[in-house]
Amino acid sequence: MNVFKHLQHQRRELTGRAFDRHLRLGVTGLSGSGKTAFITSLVHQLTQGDQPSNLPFFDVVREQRYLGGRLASQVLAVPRFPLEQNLQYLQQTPPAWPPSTTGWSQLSLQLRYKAASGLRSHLQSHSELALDIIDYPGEWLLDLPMLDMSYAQWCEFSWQLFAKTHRSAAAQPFAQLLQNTDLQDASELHLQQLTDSYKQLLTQFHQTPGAYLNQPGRLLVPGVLSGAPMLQLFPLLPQQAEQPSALATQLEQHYDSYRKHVIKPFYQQHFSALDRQVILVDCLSALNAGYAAITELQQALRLILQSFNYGPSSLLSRLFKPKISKVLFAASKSDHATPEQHKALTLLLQQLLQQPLKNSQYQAATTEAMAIAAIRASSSGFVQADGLAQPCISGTGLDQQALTYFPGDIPPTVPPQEVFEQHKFAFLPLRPLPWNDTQALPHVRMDHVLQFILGDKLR
Ligand SMILES: Nc1nc2c(ncn2[C@@H]2O[C@H](COP(=O)(O)OP(=O)(O)OP(=O)(O)O)[C@@H](O)[C@H]2O)c(=O)[nH]1
Ligand SMILES: [Mg+2]
Repeated sequence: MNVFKHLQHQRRELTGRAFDRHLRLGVTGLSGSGKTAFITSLVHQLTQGDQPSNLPFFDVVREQRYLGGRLASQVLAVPRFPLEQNLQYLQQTPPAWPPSTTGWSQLSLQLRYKAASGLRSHLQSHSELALDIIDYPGEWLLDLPMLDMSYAQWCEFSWQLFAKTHRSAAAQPFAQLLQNTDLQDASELHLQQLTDSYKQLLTQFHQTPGAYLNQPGRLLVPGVLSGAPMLQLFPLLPQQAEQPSALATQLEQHYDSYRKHVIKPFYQQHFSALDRQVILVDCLSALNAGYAAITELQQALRLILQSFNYGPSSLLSRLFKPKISKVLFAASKSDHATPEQHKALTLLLQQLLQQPLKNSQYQAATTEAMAIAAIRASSSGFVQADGLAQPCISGTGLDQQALTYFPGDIPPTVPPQEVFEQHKFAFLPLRPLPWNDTQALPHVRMDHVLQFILGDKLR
């Protein structure tokens, strides 16, 4: 990296932080929760969508004080969020979603606005706020809990997880393989063969709806680490991990290297200095996948959310130990349901997060929960059925079939297991609506999101 440019960037950021003119937004969510779609929409709304009609609840826009946002120049060695490519996917015929993320990337925005009142509104023609956002594969987030576990504890944790109903059959052949393996053979070939088998199992889990907790994340999405020896990593059976053996020693070394050289730096670089956070949860896919999925989703969120620092940000903490002062809990993809169900979706999200948040310090931050769609893929309306107006949504299925239907009621609390045995939830995935970039991106409540996340900084 160009050292001078890097130092310049750091100095700008520190000055911005000192004057409270620089924010780092963390977008937290499991794989497929909608992070990339969210960032694409947020950035598009801030750089193109300054029409009050598209963002009616975003004060700075409604009060006509927003002067626009632009992408700030970026350090050349930092991967850039592929905004333009993502917008291209949405403009294809037929429209497509941006692909799943395979590496980290960042985007920095410079937002310009007129101050609403106070000294700044008289002295300056405009004020500026810098906003940094990073995107990363959701799989990598799931590595964070490994920081708190030793290798033996991780083996215990993994095999407890693999014993769950939606995982146990798939895990059986790998358990058998380990059972019959020579624990004193720590040769390169043996390690690689076992890792390949574990990778196959992880890939199978990854494709199982509701199997969220797949570790290590870099085995599924290696990024630049492809082929690194520390990625020869898998959990031995708990009793095998406890006994000294050549294989256990080697795996423990790989595990410790992975934590030290991959997870820790990633956490320190991207997650330890956030000011605000959006936690995206795809509750509807979890409902579709059933009871085991909901409980695993809660477990995954509980493990992840313990890793973040929450609290009010004083000047000192802003500079040296930033804490997350505002957290938005967002139920993503709410456009898969009819609008009158959004209230229940928000309640479901709140109840679902209650247990995961129990031991985190999130109460120290200001919070809000809402149902959103970063990129709305349906339109809502009513159809006449039995002389009554029934709410419905219209959109296009992944197979390009036009659909108009009532997707069903959303339970406002997590239903007990019996409900899932009797009832199948089916909130169907949709293609994005046809769109071109001269238009504002359709959304649900992104104006509320922007107001909550940025409103107080744009006054
Ligand atoms: N209808 C609808 N679908 C959405 C929305 N946002 C995301 N999706 C769907 O969810 C899928 C995953 O969204 P992404 O934004 O790629 O999720 P991600 O969290 O970035 O996932 P990873 O990159 O794998 O970590 C998309 O391909 C869409 O099918 C939305 O606002 N509305
Ligand atoms: Mg993504």
